[in-house]
Amino acid sequence: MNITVTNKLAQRLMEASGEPVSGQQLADEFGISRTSVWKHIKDLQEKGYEITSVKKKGYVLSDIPDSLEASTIQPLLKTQLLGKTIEYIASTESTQIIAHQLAQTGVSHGTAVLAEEQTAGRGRMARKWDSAYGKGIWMSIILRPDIPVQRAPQFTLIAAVAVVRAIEEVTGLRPDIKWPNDILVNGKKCTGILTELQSDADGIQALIIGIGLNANQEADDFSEEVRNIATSLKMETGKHVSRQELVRSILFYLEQYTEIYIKEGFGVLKLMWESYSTTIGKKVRARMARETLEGIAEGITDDGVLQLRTADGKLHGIYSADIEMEK
Ligand code: BTX
Repeated sequence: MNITVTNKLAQRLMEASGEPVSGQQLADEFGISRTSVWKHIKDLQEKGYEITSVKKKGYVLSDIPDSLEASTIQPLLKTQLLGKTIEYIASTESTQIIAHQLAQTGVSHGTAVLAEEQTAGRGRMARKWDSAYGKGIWMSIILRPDIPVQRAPQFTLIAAVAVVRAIEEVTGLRPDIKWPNDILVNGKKCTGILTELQSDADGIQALIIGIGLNANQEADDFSEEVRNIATSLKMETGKHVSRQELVRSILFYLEQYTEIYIKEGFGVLKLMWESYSTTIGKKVRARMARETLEGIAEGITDDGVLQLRTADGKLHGIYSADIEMEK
């Protein structure tokens, strides 16, 4: 079965917004036989698409499955490059591992790896990331920007802004960003971002942006360790949220912001990041491997480094830390 035709057919039916499209019309548009159209429709139905055949009128799509498979995501995409190739795995240790392997085989900019479940999802500094089956978005995106290695951390911030915009668009919630990469709703973490890179003497070969977004968990779906600090969009809105819409929107904004970044630099995006940040202007405690510093978070540099002013008036550049904020 030609997956691209199946996906395009799903997209065509989605665009018809509940109006019937005749088998003959689909056959003509796709340059295939009516029997072939019927086979693609059957394939979609087996995947959970609700498609009914209305006598003398054609096929009507009324629902799509809650899955992150390429066939359900790609028809929704409004991007040029991001998500044009999707590697879907129902269960994997970590989408980061798969993305690293794929990046080495030379896959193109914008390839996304999506899973329903991660058995060893990871956060920064080898911490664990809770990734329950079918409840969240566990996604790694491979980008190949032509930028110097030292600018890579800016992409964590750009990705954070893209995720916040997507959450706003799809749910109406107003998330905050806690430096560097936690996205919080009502003070609880609903998304984490992990940026890793492959580089050599020529610079960045691939940026692997891992996004873990809690979409439809209930409190019980989280491990005990994180239950008190984590939340999901469903817990915050009281409604099931569409993971497909979120993926569509994240990829859309990430592509837009990457373009802005390449054309105009980091300035505008830094302003956007700061407008969502709960850290800036606050008294914070930054726990690092060797020391803990307390002070006012004054801002971030163009490289995404947090500027912390301690009581003695000294300004410290914080590259990596866990931040606690005074309530
Ligand atoms: P982080 O180091 O900032 O956050 C990890 C910490 O967050 C954990 O130590 C735990 O306290 C808490 N935590 C763990 N799971 C969850 C959760 N589901 N919701 C809220 N809090 C949690 C953040 O690292 C980066 C996470 C990236 C995850 C993505 S998922 C797709 C990709 N694949 C993969 O293995 N990692 C990335």
